Amino acid sequence: MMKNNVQNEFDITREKFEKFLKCTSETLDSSRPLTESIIYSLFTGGKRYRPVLLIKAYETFSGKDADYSVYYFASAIESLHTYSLVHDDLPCMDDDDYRRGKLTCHKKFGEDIAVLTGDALLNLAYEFIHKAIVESNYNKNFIDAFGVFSMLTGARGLIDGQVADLNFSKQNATINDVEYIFRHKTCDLIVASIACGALLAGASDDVVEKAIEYAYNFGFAFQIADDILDGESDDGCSILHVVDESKAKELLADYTQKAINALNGIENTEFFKEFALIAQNRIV
Ligand code: GRG
Repeated sequence: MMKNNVQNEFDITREKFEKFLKCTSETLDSSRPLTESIIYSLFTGGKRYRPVLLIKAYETFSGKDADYSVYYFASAIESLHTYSLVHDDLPCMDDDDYRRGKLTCHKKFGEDIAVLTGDALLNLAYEFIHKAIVESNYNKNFIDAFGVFSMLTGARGLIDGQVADLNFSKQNATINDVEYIFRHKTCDLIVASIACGALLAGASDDVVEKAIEYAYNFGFAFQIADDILDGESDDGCSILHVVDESKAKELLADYTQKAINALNGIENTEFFKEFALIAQNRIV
């Protein structure tokens, strides 16, 4: 079957990113034991949605091809995402044996090494941002994006969402409780990806705001789709703990539409609109 344009564009950008990440990761000292678990975690078949969204946001809003400085920033997003998955899988969190069909980092290397692998990936993210800033010749847009990245992935963002998820109890849970968790655990990193891409491109405040509105709505849709695919399970927070599957599909369609509407009137945003529909169509 012929791939549609958006899928094709996505695949081309993902391949370029994959090569870039491989080259930059080769600068890690392969004689050190932690390098093996870092490389294992970074290259076990992640879909690379977030770095591709950052690169495409940059290209959409600047009208230029992304250069190394943008690819370094995208590498920071993926490194941070990978740390969050390694830590999320730990016995003290979700306690998972498999991720992406392969052994989780702590199952393969031990819990102590997995904690340190996550720590190192988090530091690596900041090393990548530093490289991005230098490569951009200290462009102010990169410093602004750095602030947004740090805020959305820390105690006011991703980590707050993870704590809310750990405290989640499905008894008496409301849709607001679930949406709070989704907003931070899932959406904030997607928002960081798209907002940073737009900021690096030097987009106007109005465009950055619309891109953020798109990203939150896309993030909600992405997580709801993920929950529907997983089906009802007792672990963690799921939309299916507060609504039935048919209502969840309605919410998925609503969030997807809101994401698309947020970009109405902004030129050259077809990739993002189509991408939201592809994410929705994994389900319907
Ligand atoms: C430990 C601070 C900390 C945070 C963990 C990432 C996370 C927060 C939890 C993982 C579980 C989960 C369901 C997160 C929601 C976001 C999500 C669906 C992540 C998986 O994203 P994909 O499908 O992953 O893009 P791949 O494997 O493709 O990289």
